[in-house]
Amino acid sequence: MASYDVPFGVAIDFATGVMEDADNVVVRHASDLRGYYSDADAMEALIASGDPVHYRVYEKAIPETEGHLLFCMSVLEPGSVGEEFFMTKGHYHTVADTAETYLCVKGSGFLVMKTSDGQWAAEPMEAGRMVYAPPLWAHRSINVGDDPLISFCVYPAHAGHNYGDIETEGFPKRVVRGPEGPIFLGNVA
Ligand code: S6P
Ligand code: ZN
Repeated sequence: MASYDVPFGVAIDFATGVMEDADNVVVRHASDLRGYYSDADAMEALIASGDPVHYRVYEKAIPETEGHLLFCMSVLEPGSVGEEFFMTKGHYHTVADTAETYLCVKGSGFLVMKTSDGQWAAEPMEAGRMVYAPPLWAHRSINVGDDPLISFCVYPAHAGHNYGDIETEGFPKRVVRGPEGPIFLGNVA
């Protein structure tokens, strides 16, 4: 494994989101998102149809210690589970007061964010738009377009991922296909 205590560069294909020589490629299939969507029957049908890839995250194995930065490419496929657009699991950072930036390089969607005390926000993700998730804000990408939603993320290397609180709390809004575009629905679950 390369040392990441010396300078380096890496090639990224903005058309596909593929990071050359990635050390880790996290691949999440539909079945990894079981329980995240409101339409459980539609999710089971999607899994039965071949359990397609939902998203991939390309990373370098930079030490997860304070001082370093982690960066990644996230490629979220287009589609919906029932009427609800494909999305990432979403997470707080384990070190909750660490921020993250997302630069969208392709596609169309939202970064939906929330705090544990009930605030929420949704920032459009379009090619060339950077979205900032401040400390304490959980974040989830949602693809509302017909192409993959591709974004480049940077965050403190010691941040960690806290998925458990989102599994318990969910997000206050779901993004569904409406007659004239995406609609934000309140989530009572
Ligand atoms: C990491 C950053 C992204 C996500 C990726 C997948 O802090 O926010 O790289 O990991 O978009 O989302 P999730 O919620 O499954 O990790
Ligand atoms: Zn994050």
